Amino acid sequence: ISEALCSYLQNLPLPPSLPLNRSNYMMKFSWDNYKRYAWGKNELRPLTRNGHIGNMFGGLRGASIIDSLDTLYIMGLTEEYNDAKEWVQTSLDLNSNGEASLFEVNIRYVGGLLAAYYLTGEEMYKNKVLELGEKLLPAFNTPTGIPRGVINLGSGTSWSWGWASAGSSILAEFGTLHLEFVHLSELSGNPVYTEKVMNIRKLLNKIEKPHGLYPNFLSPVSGNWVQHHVSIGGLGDSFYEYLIKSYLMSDKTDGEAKKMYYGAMEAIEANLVQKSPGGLTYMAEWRGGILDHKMGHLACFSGGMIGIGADDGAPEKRQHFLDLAAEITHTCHESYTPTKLGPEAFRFDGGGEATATRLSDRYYILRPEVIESYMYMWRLTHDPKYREWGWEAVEALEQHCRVESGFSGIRDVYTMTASHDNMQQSFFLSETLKYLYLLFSDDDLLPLEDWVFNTEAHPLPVIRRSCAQDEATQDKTSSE
Ligand code: DMJ
Repeated sequence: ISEALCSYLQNLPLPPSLPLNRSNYMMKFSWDNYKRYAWGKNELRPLTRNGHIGNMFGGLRGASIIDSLDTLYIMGLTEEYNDAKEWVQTSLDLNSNGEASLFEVNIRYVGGLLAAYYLTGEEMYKNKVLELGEKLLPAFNTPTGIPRGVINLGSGTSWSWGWASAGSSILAEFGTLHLEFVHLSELSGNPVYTEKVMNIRKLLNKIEKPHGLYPNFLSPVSGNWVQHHVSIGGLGDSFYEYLIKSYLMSDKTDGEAKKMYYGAMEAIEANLVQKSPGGLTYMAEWRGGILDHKMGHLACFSGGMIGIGADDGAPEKRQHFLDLAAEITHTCHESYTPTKLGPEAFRFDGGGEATATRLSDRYYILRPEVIESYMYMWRLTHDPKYREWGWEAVEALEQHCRVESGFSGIRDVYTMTASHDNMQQSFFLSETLKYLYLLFSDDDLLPLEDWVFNTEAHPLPVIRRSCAQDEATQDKTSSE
């Protein structure tokens, strides 16, 4: 980074008790530019220096603000956090009337507000998130209770994505609501949110699964699978993540989630996990029994997921899961070359090893998944290589993605002279920089025993058995 920027960043008034690492600087830089050029819009366009609104959030604004609240807070960027909080208080308008992705609003807005509430105790976040949660409920009004992908936040009407075959709902979308909805019930005292997601769980548990696998498309009308495409990357990914995290977030009481997770892992290992000729372990995609030897960047979160699930597996499989997690993380690191950033998808056929063979797969949009796995693997093993790999990523982000007014995705990770895509994704602030920060912090900052991260890296507290019991006793006493 330039000398001027460096000395500006070094003079930041950071609370001395908080660890200081390069990702604070990167966060401050990304945030300041967002604030300067795109304040209140969803994302910053760092080359053209303006804001992007997009059509994923149904007219809701400030996605980068909501996604940044907890990151700013844990990094000790107090002034910036206060600006963000004030915006939420005065300008976050939940009365929008547009078409929103239920999944995106849930993981970014509901998750972001919940985490902000739990970290700070500010009632304002709780009120906002409960108001928003209520607006999402009509999406579940389908014959099966499986929500459709798109909802109008004003009218409550919902429909399926035009691109999803035969009006189907997507596994990674309706399967990635559980953590947030359980917390909405906790905070509101209204069981309806938990009931909605438990109903999804029940259907998925009951329905017949090809080879024990969960296909990506399901009809919200009939409750049957629509296509037999299975993936641990896009369209499937966070469903698996939410199974193990539901179990961990329940203080290990949610036995059903546990059973479904380890059952899914068994099917994944039997059908999708592959070893390349060069010895790299990867997760292939499955299309009606035929393997596509491709792994998406999104699937690289699975190193971390398998790592955090290792300890609660069958005793004889614990070391195996930890090894598998390390192997997948290693494979994903191998895909990060020569810019030390990785492509959107890489393949293991046509002679390639973890390499994007199609031009259209060569882009990197500041995604977190590989760094996310480094962070979990560091916490679980303390093997210094994960910090080394994380540092490589920091340097690569600085070299290839930082532009004058923010960070930008790049179009080709195989070219040293970057072509920028002019977009600073909100998940860069929420996930990529937060995971980097945690990777270089002590383990007692958001310890994994006490917090689970939702799929947008918003930390949600484990609901302790003792708290749940206290509440039950209180309820009983008050009803008596
Ligand atoms: C994020 O919004 C979440 O991590 C989601 O689960 C997948 N896609 C992006 C980041 O790549």
